Amino acid sequence: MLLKGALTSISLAIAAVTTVIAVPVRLSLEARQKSDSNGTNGLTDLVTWDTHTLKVNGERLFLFSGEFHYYRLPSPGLWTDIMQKFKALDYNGVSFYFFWGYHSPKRGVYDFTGIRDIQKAFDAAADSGIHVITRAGPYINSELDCGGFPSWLQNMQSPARKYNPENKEASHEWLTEIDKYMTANQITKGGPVILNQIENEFSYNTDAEYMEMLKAKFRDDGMVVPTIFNDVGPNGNFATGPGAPDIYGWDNYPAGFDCSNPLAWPNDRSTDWRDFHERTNGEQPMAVYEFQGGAFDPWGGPGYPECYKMVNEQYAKVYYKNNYAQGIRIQNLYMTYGGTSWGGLPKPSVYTSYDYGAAITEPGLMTTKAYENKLQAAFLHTVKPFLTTKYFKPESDRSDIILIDGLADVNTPTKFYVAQHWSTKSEELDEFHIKIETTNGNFEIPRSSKLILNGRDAKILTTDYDFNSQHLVYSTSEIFTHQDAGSHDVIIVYAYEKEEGEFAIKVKDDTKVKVETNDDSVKSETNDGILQLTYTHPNGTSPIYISGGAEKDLLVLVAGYQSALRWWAPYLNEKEGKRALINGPYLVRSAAVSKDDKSTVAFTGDIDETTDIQVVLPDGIKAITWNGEKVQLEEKDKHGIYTGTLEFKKPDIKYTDLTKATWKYKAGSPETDPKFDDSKWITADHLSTNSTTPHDAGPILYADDYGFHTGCLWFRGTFNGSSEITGFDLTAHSGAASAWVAYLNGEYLGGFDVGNHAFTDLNDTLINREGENVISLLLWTTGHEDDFKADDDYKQARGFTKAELLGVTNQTTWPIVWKVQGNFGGEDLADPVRGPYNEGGLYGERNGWHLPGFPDNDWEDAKIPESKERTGVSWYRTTFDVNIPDGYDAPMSLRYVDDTKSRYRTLLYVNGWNLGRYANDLGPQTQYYLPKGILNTQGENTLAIGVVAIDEAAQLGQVILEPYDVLQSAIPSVELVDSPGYDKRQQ
Ligand code: IPT
Repeated sequence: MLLKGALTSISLAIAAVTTVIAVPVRLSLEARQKSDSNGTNGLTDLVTWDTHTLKVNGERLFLFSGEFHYYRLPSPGLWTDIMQKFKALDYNGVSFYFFWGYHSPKRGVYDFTGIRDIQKAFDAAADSGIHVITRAGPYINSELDCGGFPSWLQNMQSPARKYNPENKEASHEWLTEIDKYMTANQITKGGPVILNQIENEFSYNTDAEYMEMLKAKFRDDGMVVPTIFNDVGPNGNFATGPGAPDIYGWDNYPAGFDCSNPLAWPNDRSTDWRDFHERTNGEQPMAVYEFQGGAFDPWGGPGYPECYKMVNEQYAKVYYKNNYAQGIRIQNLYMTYGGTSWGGLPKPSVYTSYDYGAAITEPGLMTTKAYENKLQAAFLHTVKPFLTTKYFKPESDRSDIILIDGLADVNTPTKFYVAQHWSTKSEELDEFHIKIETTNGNFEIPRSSKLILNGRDAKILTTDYDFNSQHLVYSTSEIFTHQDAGSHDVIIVYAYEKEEGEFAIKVKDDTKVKVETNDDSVKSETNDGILQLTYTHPNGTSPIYISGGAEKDLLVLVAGYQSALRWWAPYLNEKEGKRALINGPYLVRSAAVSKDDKSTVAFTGDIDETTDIQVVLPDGIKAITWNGEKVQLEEKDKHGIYTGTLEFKKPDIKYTDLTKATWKYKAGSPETDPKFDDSKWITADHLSTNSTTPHDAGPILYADDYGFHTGCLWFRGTFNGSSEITGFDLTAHSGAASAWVAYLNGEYLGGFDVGNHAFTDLNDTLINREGENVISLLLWTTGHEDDFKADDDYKQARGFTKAELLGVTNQTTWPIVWKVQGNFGGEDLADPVRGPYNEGGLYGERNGWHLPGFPDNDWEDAKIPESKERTGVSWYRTTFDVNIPDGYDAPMSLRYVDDTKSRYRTLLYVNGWNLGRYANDLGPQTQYYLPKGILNTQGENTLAIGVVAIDEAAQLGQVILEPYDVLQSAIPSVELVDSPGYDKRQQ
């Protein structure tokens, strides 16, 4: 119920004139758990809370949210696809980080069009019935360049993430822009936004005044939904006092980020959250605003399949269920879809793919973990007493090895038992019993079968639970969901195959109960008003039909785990909790009773092979369609279970074989030639910098100081020769996996990791002692650092901290004149459509060689794999066709195949979009996702690859185009992203 009492209107009235500081009334735990009063920020009643959960529109809910970043999927049409997948997995929330730098190439310039049109992200969530958590930073971390700050902030003198006039002005500039979208999409305006985060994990070098400044700005701009804050762990930063949000919470990544030892699980579950919450913010629901849903992987790392292995479905069972046992009722899984840090998006340590080993893979495919999350989310959204529980300590016979947390609903007799091994990574398979007290008597369960806890497993058992027309006494199988099907009720329960299970319901009359099943393992017994079924979880799903027990009959569907994973419960009517139940498909996106024919349910979804389905339909529904086509159904039995087959029709998918294609080649590093004209380049003559990187004497050679922020950089130094000069001493400063290559008068001197190199063996043939000399330095950068600790680390330089001639004495003026070049136009982008992170400063990039329609007819013909070794920078161009028929989803990729011996890097441009940085010598990424929308999947595409040799020469290996998978799919239509060609380039 909404609290529309006098108190609220008074606080609303106050809110109009002044800041409302919510002073929580400290009730006892008991009183709080029973109380039905709502916490509110006094700005809206549409989102309120109490000690248990959020309430949206007055309705209590478990917020099961996943993190999604629109900028990591540069094709707005696919945002809808991902949001549909969230909904299919029973998520009811998504968290969006908004990326300041992605929208602002230059101070005062903002872009929310094309791939930056975030209104489409809000719409995608809203259309799928997903609530949105907005997280606008200004700082967001997220393994992004500058942690999300725009590159131009590099040149701010004052510290970021602090209260000071300069930072206030910069932050306000961004918030003014982003708040327009966030406010307009709040629930109060009919939009999906229900919560708004202040800052991000601001737990080091904290500044409450800055937090208050951000809070005030959000409020002044019209954000009325409750504010949240994600502490780095339950540490109490901003839990109360200045800077505190409405609902405090924290982040947690217990598996860490080293995927090279995926089964290590270095941290056991947290068992102290309940107490911490009670001590700290017990008036608010317990929230984990980022809980580990995967892990990022560094250059040279083991790769995302290993991260998936580390944070797999077993991890989801053990750690997420522990969250629920602790009391978490707001959970955001970071990431649920990771996507791609294309172009210059990533911070230095991570590579292009941000797959994250997440539930939904980079190309949008399902994983077992996605299905596991669905099992959990559907339970949390179905079994309402779980939302209002208090902790109790149950009795069990194996408390030495198995931890059992008891959760008792404060409103009904329903109790839950969350069982997990004390050691999260225990591989033991253990039998145990629990003592339960129910309104139907006290028992030790299981009564006549074995209850097993597998290694790396956790179970939530439910007792004393009224559902539909039934009363569950207890179940040792876990519940997925249940439904009132009209004439009877249906419940789906599951456990691993071969595990025994027990399911007991209350019956009115022992003598009238009838149990029917084809499963021989099922035994039933009725005593003292309780019908007890025992069974073995099958391979597949066994129906057990109970009549004469309650007011309505009950269909119990007992599923083995693999089969359970493929049960879907799409809503027919979410408000009423009405769902259709369907087993088998790879993905079920939606279900709806047909408007013209009320006896038909229309399902949409995806299959990867011919799929047998089982469908449980409410009374009156006799037919189904799948993606618009009628499905031949057979009514297997009288219990409303229909079976049918969805036939996978092999599509005629075509795409060019790139190993047979004709390519064009052109050399791309004329800057190494001493005669190259750099007169239009910027002279690097600053003598001071706002960077945090210390520098030697001489002019500042930090590219950001001259407005160049992304990708490759060139520095050209001119000096007069003399007999004194014995060499150079150069120190490059850039992030992990960066590299630099030095040339003198056109000759290769060497390629290096960042750091110092002194060139002391220059002979007289290299150096012109009589006249002018040119050093050309190419720096392959990998983005800027983030600012995790709020110490301005994002301002580390990209460039050279030292650039000296050796042997020169009595220097009166600085002997080298330096020029610097980065992306064409610097902060005044040559390509505003693709934005600030697309292109860097290679000659080919500056001149649009990567763009569709660039006239390459006078380039040399080439084949890939290359037949020749090439020095410096090389460019290859070709076109290729793709044809994926409508009704199919075949996410495409480009894969490099080469041995790792030679040190070279590449940039991959598809239709002018920089879809990946590749490091042949580092790995691990070799396969790059080409998202539909950027990729024309029914026509021609332009491919350009820029190769930077770090060794003296490089030979590009094989390049292969291929799909990750082929699905017969209801993927929503995806419009082609605007990809301006060379003719539109502003030069
Ligand atoms: C947490 C950040 O909040 C998030 O932006 C992202 O960087 C994530 O880490 C890792 O992918 S910070 C947490 C690890 C302390």
